[in-house]
Amino acid sequence: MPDGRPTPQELLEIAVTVARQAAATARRMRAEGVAEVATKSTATDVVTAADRAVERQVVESIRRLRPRDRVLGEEFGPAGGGEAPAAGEEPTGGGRPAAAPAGGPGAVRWIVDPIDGTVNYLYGLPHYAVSLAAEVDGEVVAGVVRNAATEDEWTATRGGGAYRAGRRLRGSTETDLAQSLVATGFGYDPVRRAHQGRVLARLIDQVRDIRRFGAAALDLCLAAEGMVDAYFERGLQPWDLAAGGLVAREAGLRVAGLSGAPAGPDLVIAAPPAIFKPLHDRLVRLDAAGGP
Ligand code: LIP
Repeated sequence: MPDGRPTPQELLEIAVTVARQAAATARRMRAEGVAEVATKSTATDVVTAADRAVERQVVESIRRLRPRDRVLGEEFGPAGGGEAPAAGEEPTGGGRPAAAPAGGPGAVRWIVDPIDGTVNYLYGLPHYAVSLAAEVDGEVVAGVVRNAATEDEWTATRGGGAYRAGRRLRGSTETDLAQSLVATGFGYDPVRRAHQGRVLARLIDQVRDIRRFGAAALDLCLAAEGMVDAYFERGLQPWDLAAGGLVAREAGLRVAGLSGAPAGPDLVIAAPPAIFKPLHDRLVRLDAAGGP
């Protein structure tokens, strides 16, 4: 760009290169056997040696290509969810994602989930992904989600559309919630899960069916493809949402929270415009953003 800022396309090219290498590492490490399984927020929330190795690889690759950028990663820092600083800066404390990248106008921050779908990874289910997005001035402008097991890849740039294998994605054309296949997911906290189960029990007879695949970034991409009609989940973190959220939005889906709030930890709904409102209103009635 004339002002020296990278274009979304330039950032996407970097994201795709880095994500492909990272996905190859995840796939290779899975073939060698899952190692060093530790728990995080609860006894069922796991992190493996591969999550950490893949995240380190992504940070190192980005540092080589763009040393001044920051990287927010799911596993970075002692408690996870921290930010790797730009070259020459102090790290932020892990455990709490920084709200926005520091630095002047045009600052780029990368948001990485090294392995989204870690439980699938643990069990060898071929449904886990590297998710990498680039944010400029706090706005996601480029993103890639790559299923490391199948090598399927979804990309998007802000204003430039969403693609898989060269095909532009447009989401589902379904207009009736009762005929909609709806994907969702559950948090790791058992009390939250119980609430999410109650919500689901009162939604399942209002829709065609429910799917729970276990990787939020891929759920968003499947919604972008129209392989499910819609998706919602409470508790997503920036690394779950950044790249897949852009893919879904650029495929024409509405991606938002409840009652005009932006998509975020309270709730993410991704749905074609015709389904968004009925699903949203149903989720409001079911208190989907409530509970713990
Ligand atoms: C997981 C997801 C899953 C969601 C979980 C969790 P992880 O990410 O993508 O679909 O329901 O709450 O966030 O732990 O595999 O990176």
